Amino acid sequence: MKNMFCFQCEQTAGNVACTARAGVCGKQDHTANLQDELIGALIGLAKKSRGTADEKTIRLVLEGLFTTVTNVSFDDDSIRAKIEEVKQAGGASPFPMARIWDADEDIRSLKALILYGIKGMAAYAYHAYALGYSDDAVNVFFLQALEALGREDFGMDELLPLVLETGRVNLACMELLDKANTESYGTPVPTTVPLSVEKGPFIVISGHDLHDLKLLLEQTKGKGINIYTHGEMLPAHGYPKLKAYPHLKGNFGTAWQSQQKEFENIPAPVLFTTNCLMPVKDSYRDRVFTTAVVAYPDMVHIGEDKDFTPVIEKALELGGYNETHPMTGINGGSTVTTGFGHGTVLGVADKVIEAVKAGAIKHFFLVGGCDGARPGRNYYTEFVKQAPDDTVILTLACGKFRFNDLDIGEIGGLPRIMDMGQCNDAYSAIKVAIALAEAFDCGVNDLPLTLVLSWYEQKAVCILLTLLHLGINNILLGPSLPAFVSPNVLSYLREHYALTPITTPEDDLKRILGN
Ligand code: SF4
Ligand code: SF3
Repeated sequence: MKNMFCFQCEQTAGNVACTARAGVCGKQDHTANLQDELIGALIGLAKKSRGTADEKTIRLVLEGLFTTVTNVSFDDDSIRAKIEEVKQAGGASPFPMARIWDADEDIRSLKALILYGIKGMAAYAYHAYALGYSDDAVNVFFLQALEALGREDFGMDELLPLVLETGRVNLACMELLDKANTESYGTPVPTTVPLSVEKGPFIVISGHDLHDLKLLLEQTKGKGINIYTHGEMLPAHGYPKLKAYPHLKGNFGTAWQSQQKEFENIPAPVLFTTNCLMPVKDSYRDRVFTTAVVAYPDMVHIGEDKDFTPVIEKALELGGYNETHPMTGINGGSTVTTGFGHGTVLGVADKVIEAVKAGAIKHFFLVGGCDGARPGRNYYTEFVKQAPDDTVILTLACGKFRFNDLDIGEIGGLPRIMDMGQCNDAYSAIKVAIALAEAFDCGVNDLPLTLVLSWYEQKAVCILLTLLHLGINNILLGPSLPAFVSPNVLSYLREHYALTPITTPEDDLKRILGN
């Protein structure tokens, strides 16, 4: 008897599926089942909307999909409320998700790729929407994809193109978010970010939503409260209009999977704007606040008015540390850098091209993606440490916390590790790769560039689909391959894209660099 069925993330039980009373992420069976019901209701809504994406429908679709991303919502009440809203808007009967989970494994696999792809993409569209940016073609695709999930007459021939289409549309969606972020806050510039925390009251803000950060910075202005980013919020330090706030001080802690340890008895509140929220421990349960679609039972939720007063009051009440609190990255470094988006990297394109032509740069690695709890993930730290001195490491998303505090030197005035931003800033990496290919008059696959990716949740799925849509070959993926990719779908991906699981840093480096 299954209590729940979920296999959407990398830590899924036994690398097969979470089917017991709770998932490995701490999501309870009843919550998982409500999330399925919400997706089923959205499929019903998409059917009824017949491809017309009005404002209300789109809001429901973005919020609904984003709510079900791993480590976003653990709260039955808010999911139930969402289901009601969707049912009322849709009228149509919800699609029973068990029909997908129990389908032929290849069909299930392709539908999972589409569903998880649009879940990740919904998060990006949501952040863009919060800044007033929206794209009709992207919106309409959400409805088409949802509708396809409910089509039981669809086979491989219909679903496979839709998988790649998800990747194509996600590229447009990441471009939209890039435009939203850079037009709102300026083009990111290289920035050194301290990891220590200064004395006095402070607030830690986690997640991807720059708009929430901006509002928090405004509301804490002149109040003697410092703001520290956490996890995927780190790249915010590179944006000129966010950097301009003197009380945006530094970054607290490392990637999401360490939060239960890092937040233990923290003398400050923590605000979650997106994933990755883990089950909250007693030692800090009075100081976790959520906003947007993030929710956890009994935690204070900041609603749509974005009045952060409860968070501010908590910061003043807790008071912060009495003196500077020294903190380091996982390799002992005391600062990290960020802000190497496409604007900056392409701004020094001439330098980069020269360095490649002169042989000073032999190879580029994009080592990025999500971080996670599995021990095998120190592969990425080791990979970066062992990469030869004439190679450059581009990185993005929270996987960078495995190595972003390492000092591995410079090449021709450029740092060897360049943090391009959040996971959605994969868009920056794509822009840089395309520009380099043009400069060298070759295809992206002919560049001395290898993608070494780590995945955890569904945003990584939409990015992977984008890379496949662009025809990028020889991607190394780890720490394990997704459980929802069936053997047949996997052999298709290996055959057509040479998608390869990681092995050891030594062997992979040897194979890539050909020595
Ligand atoms: Fe399991 Fe991941 Fe689903 Fe959580 S999100 S229930 S860990 S597969
Ligand atoms: Fe990280 Fe959770 Fe995926 Fe944006 S925040 S990448 S794991």
